[in-house]
Amino acid sequence: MTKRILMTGASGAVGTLLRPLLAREGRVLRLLDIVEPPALDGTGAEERIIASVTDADAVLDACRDVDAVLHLGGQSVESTLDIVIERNLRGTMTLLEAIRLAGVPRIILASSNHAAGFHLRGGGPLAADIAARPDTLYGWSKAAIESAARLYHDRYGLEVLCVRIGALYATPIPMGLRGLATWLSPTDARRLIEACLSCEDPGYRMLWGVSHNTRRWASLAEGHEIGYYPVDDSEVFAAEMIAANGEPDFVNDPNLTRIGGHWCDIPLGEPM
Ligand code: 15L
Repeated sequence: MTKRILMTGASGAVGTLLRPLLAREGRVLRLLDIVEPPALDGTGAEERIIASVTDADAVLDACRDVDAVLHLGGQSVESTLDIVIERNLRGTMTLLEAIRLAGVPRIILASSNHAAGFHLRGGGPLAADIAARPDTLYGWSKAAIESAARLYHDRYGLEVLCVRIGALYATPIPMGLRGLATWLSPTDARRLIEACLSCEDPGYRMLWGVSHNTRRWASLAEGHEIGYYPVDDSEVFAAEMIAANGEPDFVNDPNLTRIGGHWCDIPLGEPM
């Protein structure tokens, strides 16, 4: 049976990265974005809907005959309160309501480490469901949509997997010293999404979206529970990173001890 996955934010950086990685025999990716998704090599069967995630009618149409939603759409960095509310809160609420009306059973929600950015790395791994402690309006909006999805889980039984993504980029090199802890390699991202799609009866789950990085602070135990076993380790880039940036001080440097790093200090509500 064909499995149809609705991907919101399909024209964004993460959507563009994931499209070829998620191509599979017997799978249709339905792409939703306000911008026409670029033509790419290596993609499988795809459908396109050009619409905003805040357009209730279009999103309901987009949810018809869908087996799972991969929600990447919205604002992906700090911005004004209005933009964050419109794109992330209103967009996600519109989508959740369409999912309910169309009877889609599962959503994989792209959350962020910035939902928990003011937590400090401790001696051991930080649980994926650590309390929200946002570092920005953007991080707050991610915490808010995690709990909005929980509302739809508790009320309507929607299966929800919230992935607090570290740093996922097309380039294979982790971004800066902080990236040595937060890197999610593209191929591990594929492993993670596939685990989210295929695991049975997930209920409501929180997961960290990071690779098997030697210097990570994130727990991978929650990922293991659904069959996510990352294999990549940013340590292969460590020598190059340290040569460029100096030795990381993960004990005293606030840009490295706080989960959100320097995002804890950027001006609140100012577009990045
Ligand atoms: C995020 O949530 C952003 O979407 C991404 O652009 C990165 O900046 C990432 O966090 C990060 O923490 O590096």
